[in-house]
Amino acid sequence: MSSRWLMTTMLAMALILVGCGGGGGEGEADQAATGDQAATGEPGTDRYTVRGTVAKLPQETGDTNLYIRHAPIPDYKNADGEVVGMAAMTMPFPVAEGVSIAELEPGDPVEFTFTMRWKPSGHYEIVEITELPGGTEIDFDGAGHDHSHGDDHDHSH
Ligand SMILES: [Cu+2]
Repeated sequence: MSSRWLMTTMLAMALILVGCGGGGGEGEADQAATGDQAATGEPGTDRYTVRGTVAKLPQETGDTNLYIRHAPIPDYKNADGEVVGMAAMTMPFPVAEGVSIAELEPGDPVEFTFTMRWKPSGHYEIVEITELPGGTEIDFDGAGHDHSHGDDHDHSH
């Protein structure tokens, strides 16, 4: 199981690196490259690229966050740098300065990258977001294949 996690993590990292492609993320690429020796060093800024759908725009909620229903994030790390994963959910995401969300509408499928920094205090924000072609299906129950997980799925519909 742990080797499976490792593979998932490495795969996700590869995807992130591809996803960041040439964008030259400030040193984070380096960190990801050394990070595949697993959770050794202190956690810095983690970077995740995830798909989801736009749930609510800031103008609907009156706060500055973009609400996104995101797919599971199997490589999500906690404050100790342990891979704990994050289930699919709808949650608010702060949006970094310079990232335009002007063209997004609720229901739009998107792929986005957010950074997660735990120290000195937890902060995360979207640093990149791209609208996917209309009709793109987002895999909300399991990033790919692992249906054997036995989590309580919520059968909300
Ligand atoms: Cu979440």
